[in-house]
Amino acid sequence: MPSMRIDRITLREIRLALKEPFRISSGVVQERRIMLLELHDASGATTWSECVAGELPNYSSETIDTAWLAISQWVAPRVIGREIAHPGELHEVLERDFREHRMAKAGVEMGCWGLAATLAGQPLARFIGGTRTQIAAGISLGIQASPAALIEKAGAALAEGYRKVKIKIEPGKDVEWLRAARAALGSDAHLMADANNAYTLDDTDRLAALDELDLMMIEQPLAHDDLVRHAALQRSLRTPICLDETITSLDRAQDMIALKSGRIINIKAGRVGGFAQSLAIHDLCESQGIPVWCGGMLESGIGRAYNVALASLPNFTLPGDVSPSARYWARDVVNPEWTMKNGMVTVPLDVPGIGVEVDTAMIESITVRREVLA
Ligand code: OSB
Ligand code: MG
Repeated sequence: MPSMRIDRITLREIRLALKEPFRISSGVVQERRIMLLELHDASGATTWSECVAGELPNYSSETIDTAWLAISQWVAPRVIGREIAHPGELHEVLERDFREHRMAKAGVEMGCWGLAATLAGQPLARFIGGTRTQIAAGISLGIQASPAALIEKAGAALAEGYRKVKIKIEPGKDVEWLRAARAALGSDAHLMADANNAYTLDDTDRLAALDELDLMMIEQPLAHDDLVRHAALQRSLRTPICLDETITSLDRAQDMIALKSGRIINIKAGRVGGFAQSLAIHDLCESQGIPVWCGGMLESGIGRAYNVALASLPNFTLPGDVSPSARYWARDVVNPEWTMKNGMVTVPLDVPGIGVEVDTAMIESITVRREVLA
């Protein structure tokens, strides 16, 4: 690729209403406040990216407001004006004496991968080494009002073709609810649970009761930063534990494998500081026989483009949380919108860069805050 030099980054906040509230054990979201970035290269090329931080610090400590501050104060100044031979070099640049703020870093770092692919004339998925032409989609269902509502939603998702149904759980809305879902949907349905840290080791028996339900995995049952107790829990469970919140870096992925705290990793590029760490975790897991899949953060179609590219890598062997646009929004900010056929999302391979056109007029009309960093 030709080297790049970013001379300007425009930050925007848009508001997008979810079609239905999304409830997890640690909080609920109805209207997404989404940060979008537009990176301008000195050559005149531009690319869009997304920072996945939410409104509240219930998933990680970051929020859209902390990320806005971090990008404008510390991330952008390290990137703007720098001669960048390859986006893979940015992770170190952003880590040096700069702790955490991974979603903020990732918003910019991933944008640089998108821009580099654009400049190289390659689809982002191929630029990062992705090999798939289609990726398997799973749906992530928020906590529902009743087991009957859950069965209805999960059944509809399977009928739509989804390859995996992830069911959010919390104490009291877990074993019985999943048992009802399994009974209604049959033994072939690919079901899993995600607890978003709602349990402690005191709940080991309750979680072990899930073993009989043949779940593909249980995601992040214990605290967001805890590898040691997850290892103890995994020793008591037959069901594989998949870690989400805890895997914030390549080192944490190595720790998970060494400690046997889980057997599967959900990779979210935003959570680990961007694509360079995502690729490193992917490669480590591939060499260690650990399957990975692509997590989601209720992204707009722009963030989704990055998720789809990432999920095209070879060790993304399990369906990702990569639903089509219509599952979330009345209308997405990209053209074409993301769609699914037979539970598969097509990786855009016929245009360079992120593979979708950004609807700038729509974005303009829903922008509530903007800052130009130069
Ligand atoms: O735990 O995976 C999670 C959304 C927000 C915060 C945490 C999580 C999620 C999801 C959404 O599960 C998945 C999606 O984007 O469809
Ligand atoms: Mg999760």
